[in-house]
Amino acid sequence: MKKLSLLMALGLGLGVVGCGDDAKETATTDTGTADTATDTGTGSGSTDTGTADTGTADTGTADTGTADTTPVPTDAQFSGPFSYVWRIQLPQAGTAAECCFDFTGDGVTDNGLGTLTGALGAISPDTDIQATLDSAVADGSIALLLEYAGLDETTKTGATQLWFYLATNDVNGDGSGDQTWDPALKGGEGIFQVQPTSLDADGKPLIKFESASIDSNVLGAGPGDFPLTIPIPGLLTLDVTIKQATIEADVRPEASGIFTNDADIDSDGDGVSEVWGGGKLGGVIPVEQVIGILNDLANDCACAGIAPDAVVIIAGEGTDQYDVACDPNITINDSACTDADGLICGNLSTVCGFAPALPTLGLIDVDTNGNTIPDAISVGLRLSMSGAALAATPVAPAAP
Ligand SMILES: [Ca+2]
Ligand SMILES: [Ca+2]
Ligand SMILES: [Ca+2]
Ligand SMILES: [Ca+2]
Repeated sequence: MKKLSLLMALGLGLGVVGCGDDAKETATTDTGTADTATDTGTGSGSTDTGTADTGTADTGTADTGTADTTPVPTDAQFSGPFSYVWRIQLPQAGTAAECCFDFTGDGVTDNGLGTLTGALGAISPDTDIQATLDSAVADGSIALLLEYAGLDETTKTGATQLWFYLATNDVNGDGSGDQTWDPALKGGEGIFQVQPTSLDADGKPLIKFESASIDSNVLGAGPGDFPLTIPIPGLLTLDVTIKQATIEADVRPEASGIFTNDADIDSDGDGVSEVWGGGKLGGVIPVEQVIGILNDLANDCACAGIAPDAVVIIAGEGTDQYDVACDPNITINDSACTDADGLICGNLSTVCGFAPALPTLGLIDVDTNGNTIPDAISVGLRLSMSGAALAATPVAPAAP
């Protein structure tokens, strides 16, 4: 079960990706030639495989200035509105059509991480990652809060920044949640404090989409490449760049915050629909970043005879797949490692035994550098959200 913790960490990380489009809007004058063409074709470019654009042509004056990708931010951090993520779904392979985005351009949605959950289930039938996610949300160990900074105050629509916080419902710090959270109510009565671990030294959110919008009940953000920094106490600081990260959600602004309109979908074809979160969050994680994290963890495994500067896992694009293997010249004996040595050390032999099989699982499924060899892991999550509020003291005390 220890390995699940890493998956949880990854899942958590993916739940809180941030978008780093740092471009500021500077263009004020639109001086170019008007665009009068309508694209009605079926796509002729090498990467255009999507549905043809049949919308009305843009006949306005062309904008030749720097793209306006950054909404006007507000300095009034912690003023909301907010959403609380009351359910995170990680769809497995076979239900991918209901999740996710198509990162490979074949018209089929991709969720490599979901493939892994299926594979883990086959190896270890009592491994139910969705149940693990559900219980982590239920007991508050995964509490995600979103703040929309810049929406029109009256309509709660328009351009916004989308800030993510790790939060707690234990506002009085006695170790248990202070509001009984009943997802069935979806009433937005949850009151939270922001965890200081999700803020930078200036108190600003570490994780954010700087360009997002709510329009006609659609929340959209991305796609963008952006850094993700999540400190996971006692384990590591998860520091990766998520590629092509996108949020799409069917939302409903209410007085108490932003709610998702969840969907009834019969994903398994048994004639009975299931409730799916109205929000979709997806992106791809380059494998080399995951390998880097694992090697950093392995470098702390003195208990297994690993030198601090050793490159235990050697990985890279081969001729037909992304190859992963532990260096055969490094002797690993993890029998002396204990839980206190961390997640990876006590399982290092297992990790190395498993590593060469990694490319065969379907987990590594997206080619991000155009050489046809998959080099990244696609991820798709569905999110259910309800309105929420911050406590009078918005930031929780730092952990001792
Ligand atoms: Ca695809
Ligand atoms: Ca409490
Ligand atoms: Ca069903
Ligand atoms: Ca590639």
